[in-house]
Amino acid sequence: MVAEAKPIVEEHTLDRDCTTLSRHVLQQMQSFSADAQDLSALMGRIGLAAKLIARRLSRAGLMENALGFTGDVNVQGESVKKMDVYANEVFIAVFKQSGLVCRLASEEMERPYYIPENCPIGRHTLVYDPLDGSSNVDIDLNVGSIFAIRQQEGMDEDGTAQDLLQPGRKQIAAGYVLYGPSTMLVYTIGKGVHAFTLDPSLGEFILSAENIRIPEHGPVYSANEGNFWQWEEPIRDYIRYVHRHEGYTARYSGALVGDIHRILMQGGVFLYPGTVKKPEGKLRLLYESAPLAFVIEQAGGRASTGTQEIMDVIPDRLHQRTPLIIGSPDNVALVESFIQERQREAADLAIKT
Ligand code: P6P
Repeated sequence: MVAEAKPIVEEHTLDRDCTTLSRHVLQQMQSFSADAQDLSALMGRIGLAAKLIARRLSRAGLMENALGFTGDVNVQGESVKKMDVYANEVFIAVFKQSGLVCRLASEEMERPYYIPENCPIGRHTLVYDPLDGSSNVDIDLNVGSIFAIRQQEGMDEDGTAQDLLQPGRKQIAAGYVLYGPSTMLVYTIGKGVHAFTLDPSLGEFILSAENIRIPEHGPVYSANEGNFWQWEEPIRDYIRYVHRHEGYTARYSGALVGDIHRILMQGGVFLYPGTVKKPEGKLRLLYESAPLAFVIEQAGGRASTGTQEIMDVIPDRLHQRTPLIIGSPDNVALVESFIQERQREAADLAIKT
């Protein structure tokens, strides 16, 4: 009797190599409906944008005119890098003629970019930070893209996208791309958090980690301690605590996506609190904090302003900023405990006076 032929390729390997981003979304939706197909195609387009950006980043040092500043200042008041402009243009180009999204709202653009030919069909809006942490670009350190997909509600006749001013709980999908030693895309549609690694030989994002769970507690605290004297007292109390107690270590890259990915994988907390000069903090709610909060919550973590869940914050303007405390549940709760302690002391003092 001939022994059963051993498969040339282990089935799970071949199957995994076929688990592309688009296919995974359909698996997650457990449906081939028009909505599922749309979302699958949308994620596929985000994957294409990521591949185009990764390709330019990998060769920027060899290209004329790829690095450095444009000389302009964006709506955030930040000096614009040439790679910021390129990344933003990639997202626009990728979604034109896609029939998928009607509007693009970006950190780099004061007002949303409309794609009228898509609007009758594509009732989605992509909110995104095309290249976050671009201060790292010229020194070849990790940078990222952050995105969320929202449903367009209403007709938005005046082009001010007021219907976008909704809490993060309204997000349909969210995630980020980490341009590091490998290019990773991490996303959620509310059914867990899944990571894909770009296989350059295939030109495809292939599933590399499914149903990622953030540790309940982690050793890492990630903050720019250069702002220590600008922080409110409760945050300083927290930093003094982790300085004086065993089991904590500081990690901070200056690029949000890489810092958040470390927290997702190893546990801990990232914090960008408000300061005396900027009580609302630096990070933007719609296309940085809320998408990342969706991912971290789906992985079993938390994201807070210090007093409110990020996912419940209703923005009053497109480029609104919030303080951000995000990561493992235990670590976020510890930061909040110092805020609550100071609030109790203030309340007691108010009663006594
Ligand atoms: P700071 C990059 O400019 C960014 O928006 C985030 O990627 C990063 O977490 C933060 O700002 C860094 O800010 O004030 O520490 O340089």
